[in-house]
Amino acid sequence: MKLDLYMFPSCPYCRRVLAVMDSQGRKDITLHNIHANEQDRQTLIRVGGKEQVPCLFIDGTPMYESQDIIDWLVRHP
Ligand SMILES: N[C@@H](CCC(=O)N[C@@H](CS)C(=O)NCC(=O)O)C(=O)O
Repeated sequence: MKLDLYMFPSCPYCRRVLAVMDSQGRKDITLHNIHANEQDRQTLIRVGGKEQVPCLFIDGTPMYESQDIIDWLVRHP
């Protein structure tokens, strides 16, 4: 499964997701900082439909909303 998290570091909702990832010791999620990489920002808008973070791409399918992402992470440790 390919997992990509679109985020930026100062976003509090992203930090919540990152904290859960950290507590799980996950190394299977590639981070995409949309404030550091314009191509990543464009990908988020094109595929996801909006420039909101955090957004977790699960095999290319975007999931918005930090709580939904956290729930998914907990269900898929
Ligand atoms: N309800 C969302 C809120 C996310 C949110 O507001 N993220 C901000 C950054 S901290 C954002 O991307 N704002 C731009 C936008 O919503 O278009 C969540 O919990 O994930």
